[in-house]
Amino acid sequence: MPVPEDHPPVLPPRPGHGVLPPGQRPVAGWPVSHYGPVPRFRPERWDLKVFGATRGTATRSWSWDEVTALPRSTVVADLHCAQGTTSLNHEWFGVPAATILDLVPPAEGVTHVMAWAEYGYSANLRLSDFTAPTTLLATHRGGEPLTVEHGFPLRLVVPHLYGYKSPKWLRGIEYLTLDRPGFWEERGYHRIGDVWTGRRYAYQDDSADLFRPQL
Ligand SMILES: Nc1nc2c(c(=O)[nH]1)N[C@H]1C(S)=C(S)[C@@H](COP(=O)(O)O)O[C@H]1N2
Ligand SMILES: [Mo]
Repeated sequence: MPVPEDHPPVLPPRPGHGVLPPGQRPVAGWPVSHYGPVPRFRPERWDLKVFGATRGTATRSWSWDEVTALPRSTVVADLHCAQGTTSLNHEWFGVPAATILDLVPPAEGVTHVMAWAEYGYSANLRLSDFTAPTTLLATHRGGEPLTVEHGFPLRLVVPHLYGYKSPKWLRGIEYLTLDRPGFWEERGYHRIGDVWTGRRYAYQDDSADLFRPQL
């Protein structure tokens, strides 16, 4: 049965307990996977910005020290790459993404966010996926700060969506009133990318139409 376009987030049945989504195979350990170079962290130049359709159009930014002063919590979950590999049982620690919405209220009509990373990597997310209780802006994994290959100092973790929706080296959250494709979504990957319904590619439904330019 087709999943309706606006179905709510399908959260993991038992996050981090080895239940594999369709078409995924477990991998040993935690391989590194991303496109492009690993950025260097310069704390004095680093900030996290929230911008776009905020209420009152105010932009908010936090320094690294300010980010680490925000309340953080733990989520245990697996990480599913759209290429079919799953690394298991990550204990993430970080700022719940819903906190960002509390601190920077969105304008009326915000439906999506774009998560921005170093070097212009981006991923679009439905607001409901971003504010899901298991979505974190992670600083730690397994009790240790993230390694630089895995996104130090900050990465988004959205366990119920494919890995391309979890940008490493996160630098910004843009509030959107219209969906817009991010880096992989412009290259044929699914705009929602939920692992439990197995939608990896735009051709798996007609949602690609939403990105067709208005001529
Ligand atoms: N900035 C950035 N983040 C990224 C990517 C990328 O290319 N650049 N690749 C994504 C993809 S496709 C996956 S599967 C996960 C892999 O995360 P890992 O290397 O920590 O396992 O990172 C995601 N985050
Ligand atoms: Mo991936």
